[in-house]
Amino acid sequence: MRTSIILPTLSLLALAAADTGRLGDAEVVTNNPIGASYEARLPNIATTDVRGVFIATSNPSGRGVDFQITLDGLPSTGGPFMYHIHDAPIPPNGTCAQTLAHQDPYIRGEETPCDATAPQTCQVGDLSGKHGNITSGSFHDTYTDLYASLVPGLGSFFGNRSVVVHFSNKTRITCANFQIIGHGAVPSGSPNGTNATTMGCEWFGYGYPGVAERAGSADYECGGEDAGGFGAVLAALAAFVL
Ligand SMILES: *[C@@H]1O[C@H](CO)[C@@H](O)[C@H](O)[C@H]1NC(C)=O
Ligand SMILES: *[C@@H]1O[C@H](CO)[C@@H](O)[C@H](O)[C@H]1NC(C)=O
Ligand SMILES: *[C@@H]1O[C@H](CO)[C@@H](O)[C@H](O)[C@H]1NC(C)=O
Ligand SMILES: *[C@@H]1O[C@H](CO)[C@@H](O)[C@H](O)[C@H]1NC(C)=O
Ligand SMILES: *[C@@H]1O[C@H](CO)[C@@H](O)[C@H](O)[C@H]1NC(C)=O
Ligand SMILES: *[C@@H]1O[C@H](CO)[C@@H](O)[C@H](O)[C@H]1NC(C)=O
Ligand SMILES: [Cu+2]
Repeated sequence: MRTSIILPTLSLLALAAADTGRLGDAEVVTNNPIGASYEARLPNIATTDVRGVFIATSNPSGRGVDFQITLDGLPSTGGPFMYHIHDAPIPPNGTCAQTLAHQDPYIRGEETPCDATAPQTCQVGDLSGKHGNITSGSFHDTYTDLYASLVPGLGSFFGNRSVVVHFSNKTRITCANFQIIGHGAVPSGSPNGTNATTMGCEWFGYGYPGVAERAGSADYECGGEDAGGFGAVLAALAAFVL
């Protein structure tokens, strides 16, 4: 009985100290479809010389997503450059301004910079925060991000979103939408990351103005049990703060 009281208190302290999302830390995605692959190719636009491509492929284990990034033509001033997955795609006649904010299914916000040593506490879409800024005119990087999802339906799914490259002052330089280049199959026997789905659902409940994503739509189901758990955490957190 005692531990059941102490443990939640401790985890709330950890929650408060680690500056994680309001829905907790990002979960490692373990069921990315093998062979699923998306690319975001920067457009040839007059306002910048930045060109290149972000290729994102499920890790062969299904755990996380392998990114391969090749960029050229970054300006000699205004860096280091940041890049993120943004919530919305660029509409057909749109600009990078219409991609909204960073993909942030755990509702972390961006006031506190991402701590790359605790990537689960960062915004899922904050790729440069987790994996490093662009610091040279020609940039090549490959890494696995454990929190990115190529499973449609999860809040951390980004196959329908965009990537934006920024100056260090956050001004948007260029952007591109992810497009599917290879379909995959969900690895058999691997867990489905149900908590992440639920969190995505919670997040869509908050929504972002102008984005057509709502709890309960399409293939979303908000689990009553988890929703209660979230409410309980908030209530407990409020009690703790007050
Ligand atoms: C941000 O930095 C770039 C490059 O130095 C500059 O061109 C731009 O005007 C800056 N934007 C703002 C809002 O200061
Ligand atoms: C862009 O598309 C939207 C929606 O289709 C339309 O309302 C808007 O007028 C268009 N803007 C421009 C500059 O073409
Ligand atoms: C992107 O996919 C997610 C997960 O399937 C979905 O909930 C969301 O509505 C989609 N976002 C856009 C902007 O289409
Ligand atoms: C990336 O650059 C931004 C802007 O200068 C800076 O705030 C941030 O700390 C840098 N991130 C890393 C991981 O170096
Ligand atoms: C896991 O996902 C697959 C494919 O979406 C689905 O058919 C299956 O029912 C899910 N299993 C669980 C336990 O949710
Ligand atoms: C979801 O969370 C519960 C409790 O927080 C945990 O026991 C379970 O393993 C998690 N499920 C997945 C698929 O990560
Ligand atoms: Cu961004």
